[in-house]
Order: sequence, then structure tokens, then C-alpha cells
Amino acid sequence: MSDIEDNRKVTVTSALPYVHGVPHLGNFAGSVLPAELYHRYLDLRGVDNEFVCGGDVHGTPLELEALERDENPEDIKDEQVKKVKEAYESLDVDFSIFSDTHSEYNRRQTHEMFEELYCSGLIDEKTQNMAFCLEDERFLPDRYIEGECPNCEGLARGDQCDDCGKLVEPEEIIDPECQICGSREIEFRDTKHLFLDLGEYKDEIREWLKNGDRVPENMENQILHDLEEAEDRSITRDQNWGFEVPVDRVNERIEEENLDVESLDPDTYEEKVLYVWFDAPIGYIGFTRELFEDEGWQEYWNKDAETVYSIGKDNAIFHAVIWPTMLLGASNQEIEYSMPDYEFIQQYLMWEEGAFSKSRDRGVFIDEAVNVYPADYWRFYVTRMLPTDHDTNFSWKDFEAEINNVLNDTVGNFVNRTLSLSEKWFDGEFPLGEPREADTETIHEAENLIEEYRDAFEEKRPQEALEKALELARLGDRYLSEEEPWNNEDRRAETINVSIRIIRGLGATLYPFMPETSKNIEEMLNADIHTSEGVDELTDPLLGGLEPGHELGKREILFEKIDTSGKQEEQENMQKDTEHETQDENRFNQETVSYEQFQEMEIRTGEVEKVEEHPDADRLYVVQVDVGETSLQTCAGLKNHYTKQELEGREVVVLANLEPSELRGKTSECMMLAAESEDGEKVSLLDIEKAHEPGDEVL
Ligand code: B3M
Ligand code: ZN
Repeated sequence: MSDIEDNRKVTVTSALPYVHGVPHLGNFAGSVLPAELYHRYLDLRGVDNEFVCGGDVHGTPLELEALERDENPEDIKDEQVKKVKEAYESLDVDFSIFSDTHSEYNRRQTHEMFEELYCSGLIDEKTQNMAFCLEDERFLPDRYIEGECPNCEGLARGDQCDDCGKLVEPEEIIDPECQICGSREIEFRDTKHLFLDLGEYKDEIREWLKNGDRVPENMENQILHDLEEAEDRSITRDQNWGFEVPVDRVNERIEEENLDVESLDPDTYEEKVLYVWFDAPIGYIGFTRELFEDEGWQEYWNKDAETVYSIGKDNAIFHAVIWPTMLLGASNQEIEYSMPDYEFIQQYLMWEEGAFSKSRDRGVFIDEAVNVYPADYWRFYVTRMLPTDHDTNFSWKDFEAEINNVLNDTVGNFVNRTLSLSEKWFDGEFPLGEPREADTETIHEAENLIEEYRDAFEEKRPQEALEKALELARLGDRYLSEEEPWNNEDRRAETINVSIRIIRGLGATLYPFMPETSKNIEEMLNADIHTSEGVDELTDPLLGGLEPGHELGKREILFEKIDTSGKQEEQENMQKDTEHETQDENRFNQETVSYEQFQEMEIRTGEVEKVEEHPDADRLYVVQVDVGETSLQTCAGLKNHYTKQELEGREVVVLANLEPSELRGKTSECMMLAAESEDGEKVSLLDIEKAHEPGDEVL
């Protein structure tokens, strides 16, 4: 069943992760995993392909972190990139390269594409009214300001709202705050910027979208809508961290070729950098150049190459509208860039009904995950839960059931049964017998399943492909039970022969999902399953050179059953602990407190002025409390207990001289006193019987 064209070249990419901390399983499901599966599938089929990825290091998060640590973004990026890379590699993700967007290769590619776009008249200068911090005397692009979203009242960070996901104009943000110094002394000033023209290629992009399955069906309408609505996008920023605008080379070319475009004003643009979303997708090409050290990379990016992407739904507009515009606009005589062949666009994998959160308090992070269970278990489960067309939920119970009932009871059990019988009766050799109808029929069914597996992958449905592999195991298991070789000595040889062939097929088809398991099967059969030498392992999936009489390898147990009952509890407790960091852990302190010690505490009445959601902690509010002379901020774990409206304007009792501490990036400098039940389910703020002015002492 092979139909590989030898010159097929495929580039597989996954959205470039921002680098802050270790990614969680939600990140894995959202972008990396589908690309990884498809890449390994292509490897299995012997198709020439590269899986390129790297850290998305420009932009505000890293610059802000560097500012906080008083360091250069450039100096701290490597450690962050390494963390992300190692996390994914611990899940056996097989990147051909994992670089970062600040690499020299990417700089070159970015400047080349910018030059081409600019000189083709696709980039225009416009004046923009941007936030400017009077304290820091600088512009505050993107995530340098935060405030209330004009659409949903959620938290708008710079150009996008975290809550409703909509893009927002910074001017529309309500009550913006500078993220460098915390000041609200912000005014809007005019500044010149460069804009990418998104009108020019709308027809081509519409055509491209409609001519073939480019994106999952459920995303198509939204993208078409985004395309129609798309307005020109600014691609420069007033900040230091990022790639410089290649003013000189552009101006030289304009002059040399006497082009009909304005030259770039050096004074204006030497102060600015290119926008992170401009050079990030270019990273896909930049990294490929890096991988090939600039030789022959074009084969993976020209119009004959196939390019496959995997991204989360919030990145759709960038990849299906803006990036295609850039590819079309930057194509020239030297290279006509390949338009995306397919974009896997995922919904979200949720953590027990809520969002996974980077701040480490919600969800399973990759380092923790691989610490407790093998990478293959996670790869398997997350593939089963892949949020292909709707959000899905991670749950420990579910995870346990999948590993125990599906992996162990179906796959592991069948493999183990077969191989132990062959040890017993055939001395660990691959037997040959006289095939009967049931045998040939089973082989036939197995071949069909493998064909369906291949089709599912070709149609970019990896989850369905996994299901086909599992069906193969079920088929084998059923067949073995029905044939009862233990009661039918005369057919033993053939039954074991067919069963071992199915195991071989399983080893091959499971390879993209569970490479370690596939390797174990390979060793147990003592036969190559995946050689990555341009061989299509699905050509002869059930035999692949296995000859009767072949000596099998040592039998091992493939999987173990797991018990996750403690995990969920552990996770919940961990969350509670971190949320109550500033509170005393002991519910009932045995030690006594002196009156002097008690007097050191300034407990006062207060009034809640303002309540916001903590950007990085799902259970916390950031609350401003008026305590008379001043107003204090606290991070309170009240989100599950009070609405914002219930809190705003409420009288509370406050420990006002609490030593300030940081709770995930937000200062907490006082504490609102509350009663809490032992299980943490019930939380009530202390009430004051008669109305008091804020600041009255509580004795
Ligand atoms: N770093 C955004 C994200 O993870 C981004 C993707 C870039 S892909 C070129 O949501
Ligand atoms: Zn400021």
C-alpha cells in the first residue's frame, strides 16, 4: 500500500511557545502534540520531513521579567528556552530543531521578508495614539499596560483580553496601569508605526481556504470572518527588545532599484523594533534555515514543499490570515513560499472543568507529569483527550481508567498473552502453520484497520488513527480468545503466527503515539519496526521481514496499572496551600501569644474599594482596601466564595501591617480576616455590627 513520492518534503511546525516556566499538559495538547504525532507518522512512512519549533522570546513577557530581575532579556532567554525544550523532550517530543526566535538565522529571514514586503509596497507608515507612561517616560506597547476589557470587563493585557480572548485597542482599555512601575499616570501620545496591509491578498487567501481542507471544519467560518474583518496590522513597537527594523538595507534597495516607495526615516525607526508576532511565525522558516545551516532549506519552504502547522484556536488569525499574507507578499523570484497545507487548530484541554494555568496552581505540569508516570502514558491519554473540535477535560479518574482499562487490559494483555504462549509452545520462535479461514480473515481485517489508520492520519485525524491501532489490539485479543489455542493443539502454530503479526502491526501503528512502547515491542519481537531510513513501515505492516523460525526477543510487561486516587487530593491541597501562603497553616496553634505580640498586629476596619481578578491565579482576587489613612492591596482567595459585586463597597476587618509579599506577581500587603471551615468549602468575611469609618482599630 505504498504511494510515497520520493521527493515529498514536509515541514511540520507547532506554535512557538512563549517562554516562561515549564509548560503544562494544556500547552502540550494545544499545539505540540498534533504536530509531534504527524511528524512521527511521516517518519514511520519514510516521508522526508522536519519538525521545527523553538521559543517565542521577543515581546513583553520576557522583557518585563528581565526588567524585574535587572538583567538583559538576551541573557535570561536561554535558560527559559531550555526549560521549555527539556520539558517537551521529557515527553519524547522529537523536534528536528528547537531554537528560539532571537537566533541569527531568524534575524536574517525576518529582515529578508520585511525588506520584500516593504519594497513591494505592502507596509505603510501610520500614526498611532499609544499609551505613554509619564513615570518611566516611555511608550507602553502591548502587555506593558493592563486594565479592564471594554468588551467583557475582564482583564485586558495590552492588545488582547485574557478573559474574552478578543483583540482590544489599547486606547479602549479602561483604567490602564503601567506594568513596569504600576503607575496610572498614563497618557496617549502620537507615535509613528509601520503597518502590514492585510487587504491586498484577501482573495488569494479566501481561495486557499476554500480550495481544500486547510483547517478543521469547525474553524473555517470563523477564519473567513476574521479574514473579511481584517484591518492593517502594526508590525513595529516602541521598545528595545526585539529585532531592529532593517532601515539601511531597505533604503539602499529603494535607492538602487529606484523603487516607488518612501524610504524609512532612520531617526524614527532606529528607536523601534519589529513586533513579536511579525518575527515569530517567520521563526518556522528561520529555524529550518538554522537546521540546514542555510543550505537547501528552500526545498522545505518553496511552493512544492508541504507545510503543516499545529496551533491553538487563539492563534488562528495569525496563522490563517496574517501569516499567509506575509508568505504571499514576501515571495519573489528567489523563492515562492509554500502556503500552509494544513493547520491543526485545537480547542482547549481544560483542567477539571477550568482552564489550566501557567501560574502552577492549576493543572499538571510536564515536569510533574513525567515524574509520576512514563511519557507514553501521558502521550496516550492526551491524544485520547485531544481537543480537536471542542474543549475537553483532563481528569485523574479518566486518566487512570484509560491507562488501566485500555492500555493494560487491551493492548498489554494481548501482547503478553501471545508472547508467553509462544514461549511455552514454540520456544520463543515465530511459528508457521496451515492457515484456515479464520486466520486469513483476521489478517485481512487487520490490514483493513491499518489502511484506515493511514487514511485517518492522512486526513489529519490522529485521534482516530489511535483508535484504529487500539482496534487492532482488540481484534487480536478477540481472535486469540476465540481460537483457544490452549484447547486446539492442531491450530496453535497458525494462531500464534497471526497474533504475533498483529503485535508487529501494533508496534508500527503505535509508534507516533507511544514511541517507547513501540520500541519495547520491537525488542520483544527482536525485529526492526521503525528504521527511519526512508522505509514505509506500513507497506508490509504485519510482517515487515519477520520469517517463520525467527527468534523472538525477551518478553517484558508493557504497561502497569496505576492508582491516581491520591493525586487529585494532593493537587487540591497544594493549591490551597499556595493560596494561603501568608496565612498560618496550623488550624489551632498550641503555642500561646503574648499580649505584646497581639498588640503588634494592627487590625482595623476597612472598606473594599476595588476588586480585580488575579491574572495568574484562578482563585484569587486582587483587592484594594481603604483602611483610613491609606489604601492597601491584598490577594485574597475569595473567588469561589464572593462575587466582585458582593465585595465592592463592603466593610471588612483587615490586618493592616502584614509584611508585604508577592503572590504570583501581585503584592499583598494586608489581609482581610475571614472564617474558614476545615475543608475550605465555607469562607465568610468578618462583619462589623455597626457602621464604622475605615481605619477604626479592632482590639
Ligand atoms: N507564542 C502564542 C501562544 O503560545 C505564540 C505562538 C507563536 S506561533 C508563531 O499563544
Ligand atoms: Zn510606568
